[in-house]
Amino acid sequence: MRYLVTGGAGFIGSNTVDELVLRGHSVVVLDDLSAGKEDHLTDIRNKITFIKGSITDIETVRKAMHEAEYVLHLAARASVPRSVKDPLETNRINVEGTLNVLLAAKEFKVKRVLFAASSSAYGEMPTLPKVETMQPVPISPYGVSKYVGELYGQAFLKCYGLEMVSLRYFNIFGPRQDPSSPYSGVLARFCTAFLEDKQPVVFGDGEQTRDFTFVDNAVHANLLACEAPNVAGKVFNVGCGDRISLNQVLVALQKITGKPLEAKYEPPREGDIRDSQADISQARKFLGYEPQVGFEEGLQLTFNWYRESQVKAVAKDAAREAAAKETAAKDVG
Ligand code: UD2
Repeated sequence: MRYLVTGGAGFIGSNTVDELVLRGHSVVVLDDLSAGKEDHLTDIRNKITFIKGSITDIETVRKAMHEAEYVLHLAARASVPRSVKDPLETNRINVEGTLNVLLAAKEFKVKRVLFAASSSAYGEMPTLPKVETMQPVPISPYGVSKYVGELYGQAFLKCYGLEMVSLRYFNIFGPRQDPSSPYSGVLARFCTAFLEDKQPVVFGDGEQTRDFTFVDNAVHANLLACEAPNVAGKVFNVGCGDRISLNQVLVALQKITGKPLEAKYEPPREGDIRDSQADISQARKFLGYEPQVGFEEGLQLTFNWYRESQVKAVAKDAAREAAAKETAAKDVG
């Protein structure tokens, strides 16, 4: 089958593209590389079509779309705090960009669009776990932008018969999540802090909880949602159904690494939700979704991946330095 993956060079995107290629599908990736990296696609580069471009440009989206049967729309500007700082840019990419994708999908009569929605749509309502029938009350511009994407999908089904399925991801983590920005996901930041023997920074008291979900589970749900029958216009939680506090994460990392690093506690972030936990019974029932990798195993795999990346980066730097020295010696000679 022919897939277009927007954001396919990103964290969840590139992990999804790997699986699509493994299953023998034809894949076009559209990514502007603002957060994604071409390096993530190195192993499969000759098996896919890569288009560098933004979902904010409808002509580019049309060009990428014209042979697609399924669209996995994963391109977005992530991060709650970044959206608090710059809501216009979050809106431009997450709302206008999504509208472009839906319009082009309608024009090219694609079979289904899968939309990367977010648990942030639920907002501050205290009831746990979160069920899809609850009224979303997002409390950050990011949460609003993701919820609006879902609403557009439902409107496109009614107005034009376009099928979209929204997956509300619950704090996805794993290999290839960028750890380097202040807006990076907390597990990417904590793993690299432990690797580099730096104090992890906790915003708040560390007792806030998240349903941390290993990326393989999101990939699994993405592929199921493209093909499941009778789910057009529906919204599904994708998580593990658990709730883990940041302080518990720190203890788990101390155990994995054997390092007794203590966190530095700073004031909570604007727009932050206190607790988050998914009820995944709808995804189980309609998609046949079942978490494939639990939190602790996922954390170990993720930490190993950052450690290996660090080893590779050090080796690369050493090789570059040696080559530079050799060139300098030749010049002198
Ligand atoms: C939200 C969504 C998530 C996804 C993500 C995309 C919720 C519950 N989840 O994640 O599903 O859409 O946005 O960006 O809305 N923190 C620290 N130290 C750090 C970094 C973060 O303490 O160095 C805290 C942060 O204040 C928050 C928690 O860790 O309380 C998780 O933060 P995050 O940025 O990893 O993800 P979150 O929950 O905003």
